[in-house]
Amino acid sequence: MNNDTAKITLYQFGNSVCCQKVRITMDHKGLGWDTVEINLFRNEQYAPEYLKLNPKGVVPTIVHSGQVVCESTLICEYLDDTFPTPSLIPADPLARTHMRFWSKLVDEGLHEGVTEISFSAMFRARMQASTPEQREVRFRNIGDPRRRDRFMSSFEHGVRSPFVRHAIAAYERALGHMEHTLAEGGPWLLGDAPSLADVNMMPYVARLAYLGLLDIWTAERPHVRAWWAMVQTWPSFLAGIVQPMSEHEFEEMRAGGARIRSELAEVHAEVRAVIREAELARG
Ligand SMILES: N[C@@H](CCC(=O)N[C@@H](CS)C(=O)NCC(=O)O)C(=O)O
Repeated sequence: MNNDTAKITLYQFGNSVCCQKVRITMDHKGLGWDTVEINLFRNEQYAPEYLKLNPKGVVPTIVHSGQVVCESTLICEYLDDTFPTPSLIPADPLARTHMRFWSKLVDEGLHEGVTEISFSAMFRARMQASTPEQREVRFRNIGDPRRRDRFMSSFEHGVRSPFVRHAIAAYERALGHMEHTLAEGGPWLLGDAPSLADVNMMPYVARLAYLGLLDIWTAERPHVRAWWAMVQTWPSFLAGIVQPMSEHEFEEMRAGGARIRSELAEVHAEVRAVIREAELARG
């Protein structure tokens, strides 16, 4: 076990993808940490005390030796800089840039994407069952106008929301790029060893798999399927994602994914046709 780790506190919410990234990284480094659960369904992310740590009102946040670090990608890099072995960041500058490409992919579409798809599959039904007053509190608390628009659109239109189309396209781009990258190298995204590139992608691929939707994107992507099979045996993946999840959460994902699967497959086919048309037009 690494030294000086008792001072890490992770503010998290059970099944949140960004928290999963951080847990995988901490497990891989043999770190110990305390956990504070921030229940997103009870709006605990908007409690004034938490907003002082994380002004966006999102999880995760870590506090290490009294210092606050927000943003899961930055947290993972901070942990690697602070606890360098075993390393998840390659030494070579070009390889580091390639690694950061994957975190950019996540921050530039995939994260919004997983939120929209998960919301349509699971949380929309939960919100439909809540009272108008509870919904009003939820909507009112979202400070960022873009997030608010996404949230309201997916609540109203589900899989037919334009934001879900964008989500499907973001996954199409990311998994297409993964297939290409792994076909040229592998078995990990940067070659022989796991890195933060893989850690970044794991929760996003896992979520589609647990929703029972991954095959919609991977039917023609054998290298992504092989990567996913390998990832599922990696101890830090199991510790960071699988073990903390309850059977109830797995079941909620299975049932939610099944609810939207046929409609989502239709929208995926439409989105794919648009992407293909553009590729053909470019020649
Ligand atoms: N870019 C941020 C995104 C954080 C984020 O969106 N977290 C989600 C959970 S995965 C959240 O806290 N959502 C709060 C909400 O839905 O109100 C990061 O990587 O840390």
